[in-house]
Amino acid sequence: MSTNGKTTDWWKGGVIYQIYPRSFQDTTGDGVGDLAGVAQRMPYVASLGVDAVWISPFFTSPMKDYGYDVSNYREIDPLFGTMDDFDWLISSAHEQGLKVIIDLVLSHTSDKHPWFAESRANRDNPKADWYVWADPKPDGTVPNNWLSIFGGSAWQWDARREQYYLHNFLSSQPDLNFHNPAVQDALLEVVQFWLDKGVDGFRLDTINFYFHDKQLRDNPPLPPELRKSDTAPAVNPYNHQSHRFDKSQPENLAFLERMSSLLLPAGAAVVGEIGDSERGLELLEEYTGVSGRVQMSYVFDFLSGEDLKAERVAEVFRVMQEIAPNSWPCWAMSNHDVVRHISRWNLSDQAAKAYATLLLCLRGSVCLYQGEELGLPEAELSFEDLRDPYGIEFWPEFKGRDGCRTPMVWDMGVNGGFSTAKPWLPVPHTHLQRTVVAQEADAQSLLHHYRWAIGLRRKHSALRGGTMTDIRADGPLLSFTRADDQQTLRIRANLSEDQIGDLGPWQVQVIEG
Ligand code: ISL
Repeated sequence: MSTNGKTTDWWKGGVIYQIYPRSFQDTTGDGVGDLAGVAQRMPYVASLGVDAVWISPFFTSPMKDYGYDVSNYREIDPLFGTMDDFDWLISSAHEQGLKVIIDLVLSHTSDKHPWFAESRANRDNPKADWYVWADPKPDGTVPNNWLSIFGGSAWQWDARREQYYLHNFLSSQPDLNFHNPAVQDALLEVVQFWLDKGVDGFRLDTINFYFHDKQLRDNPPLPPELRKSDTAPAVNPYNHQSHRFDKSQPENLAFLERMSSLLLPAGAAVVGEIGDSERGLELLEEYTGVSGRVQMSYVFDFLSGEDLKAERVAEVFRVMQEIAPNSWPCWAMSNHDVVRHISRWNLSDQAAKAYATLLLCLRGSVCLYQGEELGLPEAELSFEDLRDPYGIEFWPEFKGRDGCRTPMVWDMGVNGGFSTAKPWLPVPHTHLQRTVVAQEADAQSLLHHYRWAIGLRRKHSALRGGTMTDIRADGPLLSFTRADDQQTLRIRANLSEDQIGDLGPWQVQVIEG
C-alpha cells in the first residue's frame, strides 16, 4: 500500500532498531553521543537488515530524565547537535532504505517548558489549565493517593499557585492536561511539525498516561497476590495500587483518533508504549485492534524479569488471542528502561541466538535495542556512576536504568570507539570483548546470527504478516505455525540446554511446508 508515493505498511511485521543517541556514537568529543554520530553509523544499522530506526528523544531538555523531559518540542538539544544534523540523519537513513521513527513524549513536559512557566505563574493566565492543578485537602495534604512511578506522591506543591500539580514521573515532569482541547491542539501541531520534517513515524511515550480521571478519584489498593512487577520493580509501591484513575482512561481513544487523522494521510506509523500491568493486553486491543488509532503498541510481557520459558510465551499468545485478537503488538526483549535480557535471563550466547530467532518469528513487529545484537550484558555500575534518578531513588534494591544505557562498543579504539572523551556512563571492560569489529570477523558471532534471523523474517512473508496458530508448549519445547496465502512455516524451539528429542540444546527449527 502507498500514500503519496510512500509505502505505508512497512511497519506491519517490520523490525525497528532502537537507538539511544546519548550512547551510540560521539562525534564532538564531549563523552555524549549525538545525531551526527547516528547519521554516520546508519550504514551499520542498514547492514543488519532492519526496516526502521527509533531514536530516543533528542529535543531540548534539562535532561533530568535524559531527554524524556522536553522543554522545546521543535528544537534539537545542543548536546545532540543541530537541525541540520537531524536533516542529515533523515537523509542518510532514507538513502540506506531505512524509515525514521522519533520518540514523542507528549504526556508530560519538563518543568522548564515555557508552557509550564506560564501555567504555574498564577491561576488565571491563558495556560492556567494546561497542566493538572488541584487544591490541597483541607489539612493541606495531597489531593489523592496517586503515586509517581519514580517514587513518592504524584503531586508536587507549588507555592505560587498554592496548589499541587500532577507528575506521574519526576516532579520536574509535570503532566499536561489533555482534557483541555487547546493542549491537544498544541501537541498535534508538534506532530505535524515533525511529519513536515519528513519523519516516517513516532514512538509515543507512555501512550496510556495522557488522560487522568477528572474527578481525581483515589486508586483502589491492589492485593499483594495481584501485584505484578513487569512494568515497575517489585520494591516500588506503585505496584500496590490498581491504576484505575491515574491512567488508561477511555478519553484517550478519541485523542488517538484525532492524531491518527494527521498520521494516515502522511503514511506515518506509530508504535505506542502501553505501561499497564493489569490491563496491558486489553489496552493493546483497544488501541491497535481498531483502525484509525495507532498501528502497533509496545507491551511489557517479554520485558519483565520473569524467565521467558516456552510455557510463558504460549500463555501470552493464548491470552492475546482471547482478549486482543485484532491487535498488532510490537515485541521487545530489551530497551533503555530494563535490564538487558542477556543478564535478566542469564543467557549464554547459544541461548541468546535461540531467543533472537524466536523473537523474529513472532507475530507482530519487533523492536531491537542497540547492543542487543552484540549480546552486551547489563553493565555493573557503582552508585557513584549512576545518572538515572529512578535508580538513585531505589538503590540498591533496584539499580535503575543506567546499566542498559552504557555506550555502544564499535572497535578496540578508546572507549570502544564510542568517544575520545570520558563517556557519560563508563564502558565496561567485558563489553570490549564484544565489539562490532570483533563480531564482524567471527562467522559464529551473535551479530551474524541477528543478521541471519532478521533476513529470515524478511524472506518469509508469513513471518512478517502471517497468522500464528497451533501454539504449544511441552516442557522447554515451544512450537507454533506461521502462515499466509504464500507459505506455511512450523517453528520448533528448544528453550533449554538439554537435547530434547531431535532438537539439540537451544536449537530452533523453521520448517517450510
Ligand atoms: O507504566 C509503567 C509502570 O506501570 C512504566 O513502566 C512506564 O510505562 C515506563 O516507565 C514509561 O517509560 C517511558 O517514559 C518515562 C521515561 O523515563 C522512560 O525512559 C520511557 O521509556 C517517562 O517519560
